[in-house]
Amino acid sequence: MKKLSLLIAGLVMSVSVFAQKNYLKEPAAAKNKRMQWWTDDTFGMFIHWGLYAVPAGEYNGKSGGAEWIMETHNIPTAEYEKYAAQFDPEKFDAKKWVAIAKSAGAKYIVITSKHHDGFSLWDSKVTKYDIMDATPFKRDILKELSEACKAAGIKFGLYHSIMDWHQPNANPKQKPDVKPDFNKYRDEYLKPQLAELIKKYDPTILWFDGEWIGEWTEEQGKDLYNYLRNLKPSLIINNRIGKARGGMEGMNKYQDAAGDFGTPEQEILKTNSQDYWESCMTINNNWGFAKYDHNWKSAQVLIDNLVDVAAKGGNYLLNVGPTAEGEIPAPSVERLGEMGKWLDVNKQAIYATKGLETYKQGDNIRFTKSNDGKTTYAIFNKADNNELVLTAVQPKDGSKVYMLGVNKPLEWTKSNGSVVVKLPAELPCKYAWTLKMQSSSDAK
Ligand code: FHN
Repeated sequence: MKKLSLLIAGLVMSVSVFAQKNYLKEPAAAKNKRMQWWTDDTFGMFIHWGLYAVPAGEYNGKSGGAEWIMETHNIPTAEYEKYAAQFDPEKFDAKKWVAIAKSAGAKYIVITSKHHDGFSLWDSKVTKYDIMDATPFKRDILKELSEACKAAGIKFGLYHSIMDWHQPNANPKQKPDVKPDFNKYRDEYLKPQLAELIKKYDPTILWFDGEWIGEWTEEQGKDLYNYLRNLKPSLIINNRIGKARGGMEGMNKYQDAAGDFGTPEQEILKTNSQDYWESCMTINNNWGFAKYDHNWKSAQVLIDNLVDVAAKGGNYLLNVGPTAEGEIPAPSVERLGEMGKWLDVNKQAIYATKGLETYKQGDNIRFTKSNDGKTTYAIFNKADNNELVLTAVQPKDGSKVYMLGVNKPLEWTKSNGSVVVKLPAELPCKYAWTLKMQSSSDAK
């Protein structure tokens, strides 16, 4: 009898050890709890860095491509691999990069672990086409960056491309006479690399891309989502793990899709959304470093974008493309610093807030609300005659109205359905300003 009970116990144990939880059926309350830090943080720094920084958008005298340069200029794999021998970013300083993100007010970082070119920016046991074996640099960039993030209290996330131009089983162009076995790539390369990334660097976010290839399906995305959540249940994963996004608008075309948030790219949703979503954008026109691209967005545009995204209930993932020497371009650093100075004054209107149904008034006023619903913020980037007229959202009768960064309450009057707030003679910051109030719709 004793032997039989031991056998049954062992069987139950083995089943339970290997029983995979189905995270696709995660209750909304559990998802909201898991996503809370992400939605409160609102603002992240994207980093596109890899071998493509060596050519920096130029090949054989022709410009174009940046991180797509291998495809844009049809560079043969053996030719492109030569960039690895030149990739020796002596000025790379993870602590400095994290300090730049922190000075911008970014709360999380997402860096390309592997972009479409298939090069691994970490010490991978799955391939020799990585930073440790293929370059003279021989330092584990993701290890250094994940540790610097942890030390600075910045969450660490990883971008990972499903499309892989370097892997023969993922790229039919690699060996025309060999029929690629995509399942083999998925099961013996893609999944093992993701497992080692989770084990070695403990990312909080996995940001997939390159899902548009014909070999990838929503079903594979769902399987991968469950596989990864079972490896790390608290992981937050974007919707590009599956096939649901509708192009650059980025939101799911159907229900029950794999992934936790929508991914508008180079654009902001036209209106507010109760779904989880994050707009990713470049600071100039390219994700990877391009030596000729000096088309930097102004700090005003970047702050207006951040405010618009927050008012519509989203996150903003703003990209930098470091050089082959390991430096974030100075114009990016300068603009990120301006965003950080602005957030120092106005952060309580951006972090840990939620969008309102009435999220805007005209083109120059956006509204956000504190998570507890007790405080409303009106963020504006233009005012005439040193006063702001509020019609869409107004302070409760008799309540005080403050400007963030100014101690004394502001004078305001109400007539004919409009509230007129007298602005202080000296404004606390540049670019945009925030009124803090208890609006009539606020929770008691
Ligand atoms: O092809 C990529 C591109 O290189 C870049 O990584 C962006 C950023 O999300 N995503 C894809 C284009 O949609």
